[in-house]
Amino acid sequence: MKAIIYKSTGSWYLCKTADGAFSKGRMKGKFKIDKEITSTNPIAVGDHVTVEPESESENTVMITAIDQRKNYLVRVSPHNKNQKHIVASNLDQSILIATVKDPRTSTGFIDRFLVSCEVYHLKAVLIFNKSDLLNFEDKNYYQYLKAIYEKAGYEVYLVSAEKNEGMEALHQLIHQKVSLLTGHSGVGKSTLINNILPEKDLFTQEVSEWSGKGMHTTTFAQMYDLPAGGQIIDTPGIRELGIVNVSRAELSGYFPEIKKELVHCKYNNCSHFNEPGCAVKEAVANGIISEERYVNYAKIFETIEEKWK
Ligand SMILES: Nc1nc2c(ncn2[C@@H]2O[C@H](COP(=O)(O)OP(=O)(O)OP(=O)(O)O)[C@@H](O)[C@H]2O)c(=O)[nH]1
Ligand SMILES: [Mg+2]
Ligand SMILES: [Zn+2]
Repeated sequence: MKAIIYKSTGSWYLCKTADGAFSKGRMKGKFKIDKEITSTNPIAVGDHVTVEPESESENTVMITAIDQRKNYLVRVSPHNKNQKHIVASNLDQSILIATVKDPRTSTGFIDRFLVSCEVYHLKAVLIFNKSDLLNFEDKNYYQYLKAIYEKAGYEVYLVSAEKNEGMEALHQLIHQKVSLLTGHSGVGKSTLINNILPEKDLFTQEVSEWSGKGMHTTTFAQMYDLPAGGQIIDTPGIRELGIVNVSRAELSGYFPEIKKELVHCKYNNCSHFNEPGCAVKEAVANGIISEERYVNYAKIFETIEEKWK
C-alpha cells in the first residue's frame, strides 16, 4: 500500500496510507534510499513510501520502499558540514517566517535561506509575522526589507497570526500546495498553523524574556492537511543556516538579481569584488542590486571554503 510520511521522529514515522488512515510506521532493516545524499535521516516528512501492515491490532506498518523524491531540502549543521538532514521532500514551496522583532530575523539569515531554496530549485516566499508589535520605525524598516526582496524577485507578506491580520494572502498562497514553514524559534510558525487550522492545537510557547530567543518548542517536523486542500509543514526553529553544495564560483548564480547582471561582467570568472568591468558592482552603484544583498553575497562568499585555497 502507498503512504505519505507526515512526521518523522527518527525512530518511528507517522504515515497516512492511501485509504486516509494514519498509522505508526517503522523502517524495515536498513535500505539504501538515495545514493546521492548521505543524510542523518533516511526518511523525511513528505516522502512517498510503500508500506506493509505489521500489526492490525496496534495499527502499525512497516515501510518497505521509498519513491523517488520530486525535490527535497537539506540542512547542514553549521558546525559540522558532514551532518546533513533532509528537512522535507516533495514540496511546492518553502516559506520563511521572519520577524522584525521578538526575535529579529537578520537579512543575513534571510539571504542564506533564499540561497538554500535556489540551490534546491524551490520557490521561496517571505512572511513577516507579528505585525501587531511594529511601531512606526519598525514599519518603515519592514517596508525597506519588502522593497529589497521584491526587487530581488520574491513575494513578501506581513501578517499577525495572533491578531489575525493579513492572513488572507497566506491562505491563497498555501491553497492546494505543499508548503514548508521554517524560521528562527519563536517567530510564530506553530501559532500561524494553529490560526490556519482552528481544530488543531499545536504547542506554542512564549519567547523567553531574558534572551529574546524562542524556546525551541516544536521538536519534530510535522505535516498537516489543509481543510481546502494542500499540506503545511511545521518545523523546529533554527538558529543558523549552513550553505550546502555551493562553490564560491556558483554563489552569485543563486541571487536571482545578481545572476541577471553577471552575464555582462567583463571576465566570465568574475567574483564581483575587485575585477574591472564588473556589471554586478555597477548595478549595485546604480541601485539595481540592493547593497544589503550584495554585502550578504560577500559575507556568504567568505564562509565558503575553497579546497584549492
Ligand atoms: N504579538 C504576537 N505574538 C505572536 C504572534 N505569533 C506568535 N506569537 C507569539 O510568539 C511566541 C512563539 O510562538 P510559536 O508559534 O511557539 O513559535 P515557533 O516559531 O513555532 O517556535 P519553535 O517551535 O520554537 O520553532 C508565542 O508566545 C506566540 O504567542 C503574533 O502575530 N503577534
Ligand atoms: Mg513551533
Ligand atoms: Zn562581476
